[in-house]
Amino acid sequence: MRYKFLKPSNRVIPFNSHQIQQLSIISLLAIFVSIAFLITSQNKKLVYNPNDYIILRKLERNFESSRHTQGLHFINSTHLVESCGQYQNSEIHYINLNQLTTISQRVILDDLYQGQGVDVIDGQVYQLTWKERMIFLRDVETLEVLENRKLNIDVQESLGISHSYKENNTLEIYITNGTDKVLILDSELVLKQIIQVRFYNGSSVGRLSEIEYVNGILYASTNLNPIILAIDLTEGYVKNYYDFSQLIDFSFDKDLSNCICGIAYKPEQDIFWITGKDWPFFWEVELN
Ligand SMILES: [Ca+2]
Repeated sequence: MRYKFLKPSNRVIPFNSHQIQQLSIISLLAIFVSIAFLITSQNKKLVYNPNDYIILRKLERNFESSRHTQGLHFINSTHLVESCGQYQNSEIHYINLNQLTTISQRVILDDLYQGQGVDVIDGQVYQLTWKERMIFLRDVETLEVLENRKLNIDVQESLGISHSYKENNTLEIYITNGTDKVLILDSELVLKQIIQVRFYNGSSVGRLSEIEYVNGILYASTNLNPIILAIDLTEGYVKNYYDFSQLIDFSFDKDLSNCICGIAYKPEQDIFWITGKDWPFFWEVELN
């Protein structure tokens, strides 16, 4: 069978004045939407200011006992709790702010566990473990285990932990699991929601690690770069990030020290203490 190809018609179909008016309105709308999009995206880009922080103090710490910092949190105005993790070498302890080269209440973890993030929720210390999905609930005075609780299989691994209370006093527990997501659990550690976090331009934030929730913002480190992200969990977007690359030079192993694995907020002064793996110092910083 042979196909017959028709010649395109040269006939011009004229628009009437009503159609021209409609086309003009559509064109104007398209231009308006494009300009609005450009302005919005420019504004979002302008939000990021990676150097918008102040380093207040560099504080020498006990380095030998705290080489593998995985989580950090202020218990009160005078003490930090720190979780350190490495298989066969995990522990949790307190650090007195007036005596940073000394640790106290040291508790060693069983070799099976790698310690991860730490938080204080309703008067108990919650310490995560990595792929074991075990959470140790500890006495806030002695750090001895009061209860073991296993995370659901859908969590897979757990790195950072923090929490907040919503309007009706409902507890929300935040956990990072080595992805670009934040898991929201209820008080019974049941997974309620998963928030995918991204930059405004859609690019990935990488593996989220240590976290600290402060006044509606989740501050999170990532495993690849020495930065802290300020995340709006309602939108899932990064509102700002803080680049601490300059601090890597002060760590002993620059290849292994790219993660800020300790982020703790001190409400009395509205400042943060940060540190990382193989970092012999705490850094007192103000994030703007
Ligand atoms: Ca923390």
